[in-house]
Amino acid sequence: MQPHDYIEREEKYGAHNYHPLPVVLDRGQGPFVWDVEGKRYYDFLSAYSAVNQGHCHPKITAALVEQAQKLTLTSRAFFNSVLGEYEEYITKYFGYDKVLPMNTGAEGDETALKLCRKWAYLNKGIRENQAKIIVCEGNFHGRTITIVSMSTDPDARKDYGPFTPGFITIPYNDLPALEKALGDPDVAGFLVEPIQGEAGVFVPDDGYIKKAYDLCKKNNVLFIADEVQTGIARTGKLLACDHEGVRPDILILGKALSGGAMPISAVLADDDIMLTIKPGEHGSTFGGNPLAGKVAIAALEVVRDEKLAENAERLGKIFRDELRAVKSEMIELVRGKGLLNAIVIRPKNGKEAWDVCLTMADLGLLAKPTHGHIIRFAPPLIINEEQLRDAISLIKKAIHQFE
Ligand code: IF1
Repeated sequence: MQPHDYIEREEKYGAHNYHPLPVVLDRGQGPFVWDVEGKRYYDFLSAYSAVNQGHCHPKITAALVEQAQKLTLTSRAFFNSVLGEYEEYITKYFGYDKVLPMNTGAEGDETALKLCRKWAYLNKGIRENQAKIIVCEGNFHGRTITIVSMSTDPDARKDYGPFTPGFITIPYNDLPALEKALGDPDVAGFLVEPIQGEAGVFVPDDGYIKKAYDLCKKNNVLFIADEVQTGIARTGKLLACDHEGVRPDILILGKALSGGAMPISAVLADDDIMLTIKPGEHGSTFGGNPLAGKVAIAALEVVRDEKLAENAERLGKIFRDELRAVKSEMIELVRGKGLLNAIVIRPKNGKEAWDVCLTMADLGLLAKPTHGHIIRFAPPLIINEEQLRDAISLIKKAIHQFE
């Protein structure tokens, strides 16, 4: 089969809910992926930061294979020999009393919204069905109906109404707007991405997260951090909130919690919040399954043992310095933190971000535009300096082809 055969088969039998680059991937290892014709690429998307540990990391794969031959799923109708080990490991790893294990990032966000509302009624004393949660313009928290009810992206919302009520939208990185919204006594929580990934790697002003957290505490409102994309060492610290010493009241993790081996998400909180949900009030068939438990422990051990946060911090600085030094009319700006970066492309002679991505693919580097003119660059955090500099040379080569 040729690449176009794979593409045509997906077109014929699969929903058309994506517009992929015309690349058919077949194998992955570390920072590299290979297509069906054996061509190698640097993966600078990392499945949207789910493959921070590198493709098919041997330690994670070994944990997956070993547990898969023993016990994959019991449901939570029973206890099992792995869940408690995983729960103890992850709560001590991030410093929280408890974890509620789920599967996808969206389920993590939905769980956080439910916890926040429960806490609002049972602990804060907000009147039933009156709780409000503040979110930011440009947010991305997943694709469920309630989550797109919070979205300000027309493409995420069109023809999906009616929407879930109870959300207040404010501009991102705008403390006066947050302070004003917090004046509403029915506000229970503030859900925010420490860096807005999908919006185009919007890094807020230094101090925004800390000041937002302090405003929430002053108003007895829960600070809820969606670290599904920014967490697990991606921005140069274990959590993006760590850059400002903020400990979220509710922490949402996903993606790289499994190193890309399977869907694993987690919501962490202390007892006064977590214990508002009683038996039978929330759950999931696969949430907390033994396979996920062993995979997540291995994935988190890799982050710690291979010092991925430190590597992301160091190599991210090299990436931004090198790309900011490029003289090109197409590069409007370079922004990011750790190894979550983006270039804002100024279209030139009718060529734009998509064309740059196609050229980079031809040169052996995969990245994808978000919102048309922004290209996100997020390699696996195990990439080394030599590989990063090689990849940067390919990005520069692609940009210069449009000069
Ligand atoms: C797609 C990007 C989109 C997330 C944050 C929760 C979730 C995500 C901060 C939900 C998921 C993924 C979803 C995927 C593309 C990618 C993405 F931001 F990473 F680029 F869409 F905006 N919170 N982000 O980033 O996690 O349910 O997907 O496990 O939907 O196309 P999920």
